[in-house]
Amino acid sequence: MKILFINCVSETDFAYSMPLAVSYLTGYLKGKFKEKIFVKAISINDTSKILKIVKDFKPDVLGLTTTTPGYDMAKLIAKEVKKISKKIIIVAGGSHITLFNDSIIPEIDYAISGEGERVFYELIKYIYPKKSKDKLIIPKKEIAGLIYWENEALIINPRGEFIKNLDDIGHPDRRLLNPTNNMLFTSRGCPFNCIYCSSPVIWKRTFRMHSAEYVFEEIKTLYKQKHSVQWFGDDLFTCNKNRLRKIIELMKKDHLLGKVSFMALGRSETFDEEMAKLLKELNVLEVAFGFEVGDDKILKRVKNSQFISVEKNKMASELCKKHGILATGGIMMGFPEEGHKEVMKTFKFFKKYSDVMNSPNIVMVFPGTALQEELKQSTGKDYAKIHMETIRLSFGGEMPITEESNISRKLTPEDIDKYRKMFHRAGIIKNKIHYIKLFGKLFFSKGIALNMYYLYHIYITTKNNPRREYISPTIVL
Ligand code: B12
Ligand code: SF4
Repeated sequence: MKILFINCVSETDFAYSMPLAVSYLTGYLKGKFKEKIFVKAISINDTSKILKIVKDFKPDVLGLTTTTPGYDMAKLIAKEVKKISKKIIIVAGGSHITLFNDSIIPEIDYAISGEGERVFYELIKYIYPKKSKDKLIIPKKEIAGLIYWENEALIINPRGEFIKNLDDIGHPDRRLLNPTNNMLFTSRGCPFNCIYCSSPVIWKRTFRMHSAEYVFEEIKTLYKQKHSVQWFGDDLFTCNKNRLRKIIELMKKDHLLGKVSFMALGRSETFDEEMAKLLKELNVLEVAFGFEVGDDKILKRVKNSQFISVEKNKMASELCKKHGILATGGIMMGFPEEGHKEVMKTFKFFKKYSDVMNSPNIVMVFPGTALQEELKQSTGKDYAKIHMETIRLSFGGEMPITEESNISRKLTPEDIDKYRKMFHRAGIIKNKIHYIKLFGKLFFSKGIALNMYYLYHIYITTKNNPRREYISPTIVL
């Protein structure tokens, strides 16, 4: 049996690194079948190269992983592959499918909404032992989270329960990832409910953590691959102090503490002096907070909490400074009630309290979010649909903003462009200083030799392959 994963990318994506999703899906299949499964994963933006690999590899199952910008590519690949062979079973998953369940085209046989490991395994279980002449019988109705076609109608099965014990997923099979991938996940989901965020839609506000032992194993695996700098990709890393203490303990015992440096994401409500101390001890160099805006009323509303405040954001930044951790923040701009005065407050906040100042992310409306519903009520328009078209440059700064896509009642698209430029200009020197500080921290850390090797390696690899295109070796499960 052969599975080929394709990370469907668009020419506007800033990086094509292979998503960890494929390594989790593969890791979960490991050891569950008697016969060998051959797996390959590719992440490139050249259709003819992709089709050549499909023809050479001859997969039984084609797994497409896709974000919204890459979905046009996913559709194109599915159509072309079906022209090569109707027998190849095409399965799609990823954030786009989870958010836009009904966007599946007939060439995609199955799609999976939400957490993929168990559903993908269920599907493979029915496909796997068949010889080409056997008829495929899949109890589709019974597989929660499965999306499929029946008599030309798209059937969307409700999503099932999440996997309870996250450690049961097993470790991601990193053989399929770019060797420069230094990301690890220690949890899934986020308990908060920011009105603009798709995490509550994807993970339904559940929050599950891997054990300290699991996290330690991940850190060790990455360290063995010479990743002396690692990035916790969790939506919210700054939360459980007991687990952090345990991870630190395990690293101490293994003489690994201080040799690895980390970056993480945080929220100021879950941040205090003790958390700052623990992160420092773990050797977290930088925490990226969702500071978002500098106006208290808007902040409380969009972060959907009475407990967050600009003051708390300020305190989190100051605590980081006190303990020698860099504090950066994501900036958002263009909420309905945001006017010139509020944007200037954000500007002042970021100038003073964030180590980085990039162009703000223009607020984008994701399906299923409270913001989508609110705007439907107030304007009668479905901005998630409108924004799906402009989402292509969704990591913010340069997303084209037009009269049609603008949700601010007080700022025009011209104002937004003007402010984008203002933030960008003010950030040029600030961001350079930030890199010098970060580099300095790596230079003076315990793992200096490996850090220097690491930085050089990343520099060379990204110089030669800036978008990190990747064709993995064929691995055997
Ligand atoms: C890490 C990350 C990155 C990293 C690494 C990217 C990567 N490809 O892994 C970098 C920085 C490079 C990046 C780049 C981009 N990213 Co990004 N990224 C993330 C982040 C924070 C985590 C992704 C992750 O690994 N999650 C953990 C895994 C376990 O979950 P998962 O990916 O959803 O996978 C599960 C299911 O979806 C499913 N599944 C996924 N694929 C498949 C395939 C099959 C066949 C099956 C059966 C199941 C399945 O099973 C998986 C396991 O349960 C998410 C936000 C988030 N918290 O999810 C944003 C996110 C995925 N990124 C996003 C975007 C927009 C991008 C970019 C397009 C930005 C840009 N303009 O360039 C690029 C696209 C790059 C690309 N095409 O590969 C959006 C996607 C929104 C959307 N509507 O699709 C997200 C959701 C953030 C957000 N809320 O805006 N990203
Ligand atoms: S923005 Fe961050 S804190 Fe808010 S719900 Fe999303 S992941 Fe959680």
